[in-house]
Amino acid sequence: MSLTSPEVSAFADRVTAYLQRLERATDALLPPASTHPERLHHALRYACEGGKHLRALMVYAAGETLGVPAEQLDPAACAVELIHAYSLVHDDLPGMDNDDLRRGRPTVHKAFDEATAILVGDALQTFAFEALVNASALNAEQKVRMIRSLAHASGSLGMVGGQAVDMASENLTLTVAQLESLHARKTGALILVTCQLAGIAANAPEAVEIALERYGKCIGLAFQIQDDVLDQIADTATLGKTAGKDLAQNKSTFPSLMGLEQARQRADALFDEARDAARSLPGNAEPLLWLADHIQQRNH
Ligand code: GRG
Repeated sequence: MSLTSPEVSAFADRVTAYLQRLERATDALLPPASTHPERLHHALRYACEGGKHLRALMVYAAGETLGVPAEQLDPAACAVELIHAYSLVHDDLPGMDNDDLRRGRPTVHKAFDEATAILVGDALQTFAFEALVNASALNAEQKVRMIRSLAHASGSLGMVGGQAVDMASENLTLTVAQLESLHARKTGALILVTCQLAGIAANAPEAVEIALERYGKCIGLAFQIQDDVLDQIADTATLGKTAGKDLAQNKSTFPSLMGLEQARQRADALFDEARDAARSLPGNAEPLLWLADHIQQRNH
């Protein structure tokens, strides 16, 4: 079955195949664990294991809606997951969140050591851009546009800047607008760029780019609100990471500022807006609608 035949079956039936594509692309890019220096390469692969791969699925879902063949989406799917994995490894370090548990197992600095975890993050970041440079199914202009978008989303005006603001905001009570702005960068930028990368692969016109961005922004913020809610209500075993961290670190969260029920309602409204944006796209919106439902129903 072709991965790009939405009329044949629902996106849910193609998720396993997409995740296999992602695994193959990542496996081909990263050196085997036996490559010198072995400890680094072993840790590099360890950092990429587990995870829900929602960002990769967003690339595939948005690309499928726009009719892009899967081989043109693999490099972007791989690249966003590598940036995401690096951000989690660095976020867990003692100098940042100081966490022992990630994806249900010891964090990279616990399973290996702190210096290795720093280097793993550094190397994952450079491999992400290598994935885009190597993309043989994309033309040179598409590659440059993808590299620019991913660099912008992950750098100091995106994810890294959001992390800096987040750390500086500990023990402060933010306004909801300040919290939204922080998360638009820290978590939202990388989620948004998944849609932008799919748009670049599709050579999408501006109107389509705008609708894709609306979908990506709504999903990004809804995802973070949900993350705050889950941190408060779920247990460590379900989350696969330490529950209740936000309260322990005295961080402003959506439930702490608006109350649990209102935070949930805000997330639900954003998921609805994302679905509206998906329906406004040309093509079959089913993959993006499925993904919005899938993320909305997550428990970890
Ligand atoms: C250290 C540069 C740097 C950035 C860190 C994203 C981030 C910035 C830190 C992660 C902290 C955190 C738990 C944020 C909440 C949202 C989030 C990114 C959750 C983890 O994403 P999932 O649930 O993870 O998609 P999996 O494990 O499924 O890949």
